[in-house]
Amino acid sequence: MLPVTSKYNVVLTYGTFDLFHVGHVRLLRRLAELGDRLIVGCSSDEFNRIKGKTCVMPFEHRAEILMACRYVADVFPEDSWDQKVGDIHRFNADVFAMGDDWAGKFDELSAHCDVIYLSRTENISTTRLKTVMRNWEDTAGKTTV
Ligand code: C2G
Repeated sequence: MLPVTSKYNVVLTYGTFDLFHVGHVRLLRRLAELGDRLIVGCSSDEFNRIKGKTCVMPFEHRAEILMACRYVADVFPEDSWDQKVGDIHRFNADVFAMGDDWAGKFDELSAHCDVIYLSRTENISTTRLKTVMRNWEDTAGKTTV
């Protein structure tokens, strides 16, 4: 009986990846385990304005950090909601995968490749880190002489 491989060839995902944290790392590791190459669409600063997100880190920094991640084979800019079908064909992706806070939102892509949503890592988020840093600054500001 030949071993059944569930390995995909090219895994495609997207995100802002601001203040890169362990939730991002764990997701990227699990996405990379799905296939041979993980390619990441990193949201541009302009696209994040459309998404209503204010980033701490500029796109260039977020993309460089993603490229330094051992699980990521390539990074490209995500500039709009509408580029995913083109990207799937551009990169010959056979699976599109995201964390499950997006569950159901991209099911229409199943006409072009498999679609998978993986569970998010609880108790960590960029928003939470921003709050922790703000509180830290407030406290640190009060204690310095
Ligand atoms: N994520 C996770 N666990 C967390 C935080 C994030 O698994 N604790 C996952 C998200 O589910 C997402 C990826 O990490 O799949 C990137 O998260 P964000 O940077 O918040 O991405 P977002 O701004 O939601 O952009 O077109 C899709 C959008 O660009 C997604």
